[in-house]
Amino acid sequence: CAHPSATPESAVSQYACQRRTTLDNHNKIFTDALEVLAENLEFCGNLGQSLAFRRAASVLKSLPAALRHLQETQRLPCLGEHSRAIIEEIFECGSSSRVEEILNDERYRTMKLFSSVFGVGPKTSENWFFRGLRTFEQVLSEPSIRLNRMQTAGFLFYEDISNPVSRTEANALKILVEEAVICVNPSATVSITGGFSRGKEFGHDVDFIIKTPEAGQEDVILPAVIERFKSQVQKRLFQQKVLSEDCLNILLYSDFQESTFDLRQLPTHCFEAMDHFSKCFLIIKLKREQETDARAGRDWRAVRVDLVAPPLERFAYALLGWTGSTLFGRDLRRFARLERGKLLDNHALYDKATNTFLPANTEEDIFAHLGLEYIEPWQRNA
Ligand code: DCP
Ligand code: MG
Repeated sequence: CAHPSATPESAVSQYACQRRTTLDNHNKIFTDALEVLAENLEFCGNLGQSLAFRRAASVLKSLPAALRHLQETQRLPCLGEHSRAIIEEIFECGSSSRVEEILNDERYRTMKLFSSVFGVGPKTSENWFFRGLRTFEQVLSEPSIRLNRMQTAGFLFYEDISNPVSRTEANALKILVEEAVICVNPSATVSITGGFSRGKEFGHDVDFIIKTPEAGQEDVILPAVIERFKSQVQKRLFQQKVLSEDCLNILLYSDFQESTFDLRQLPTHCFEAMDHFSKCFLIIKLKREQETDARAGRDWRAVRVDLVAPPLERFAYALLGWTGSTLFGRDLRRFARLERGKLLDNHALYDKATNTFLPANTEEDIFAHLGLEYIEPWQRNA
């Protein structure tokens, strides 16, 4: 008798972790539409229905070619009647009237605008919307609104950080981060994770994961790196023209979150929750590659950077989680729980049958524990 997760040779799995999804999306016209519907439902707090549209979009992203007929969706998982109706209308009219309606909807547009600010989530956006606010000017001149430190930085550097970060900029940042990390701990290493490790050319931020071979170092390295960024005049980088003179103090914002990680903690059910590792959210000054921005009168821009430092024995789990994509990670956990009776999160994999934590040195080890074929990071763009 076939295992419940087994699918015929050519069938598409309902789990993103059993599909290979590159950035080569042949169905963008459909997936863009489905993702607008998903985002709008997220803004309305309807997370279940939103996830259904995200899953439908993700299945289409994994296909080797564009859909030619609506009938082709019959053999695909996760495509319910709502998603199919949207696809049908796009086949017939070139666009979806429901999507057009959402894109013109005042609530959607306002929520999208407000939640594009660093530190402003859907709750705050909704609150501001229901208070009648529609523009940044209105928010910033509303006396009863007190922005927190993160939101203040979000507005201050809005223009810079709402512009996508390029791969070239990500690589320049890696030099900066590596310089600071190695200075405070020569045995530590830095890797790019998140979207850039999946092959994306642009991202909304740059995510780095730090590996420290000595036990306990993961708890002290990030505060030390932040201190170095704050205090050091980075002469070497200045001389190498990675930094310009007015750019010596490169830290524009930092928020360090101390580790609350406990080795004995079982993996959590809640996907939305942030992991417990030591991490920091930064805004860093980066020297511009090309011409100076004459209007701004400066030759740097602000970029968002996240750093995470897990303990060595859980590094592979942290890397797998932070590499994403979010939907890929979500489906890995769902697959582990429903198909393998194991609990997975960014910290660990726990086998409920034997009540043991499964050790892993690499991402390959984790896929093997789950009885999954290895999927490369660039194939995880689910
Ligand atoms: N992640 C996670 N837990 C969450 C949210 C996200 O483990 N609660 C993971 C999945 C993401 C990764 O962290 O892929 C990095 O988060 P980003 O928001 O930076 O996402 P990306 O790097 O994938 O996208 P972008 O290119 O927009 O930065
Ligand atoms: Mg990212």
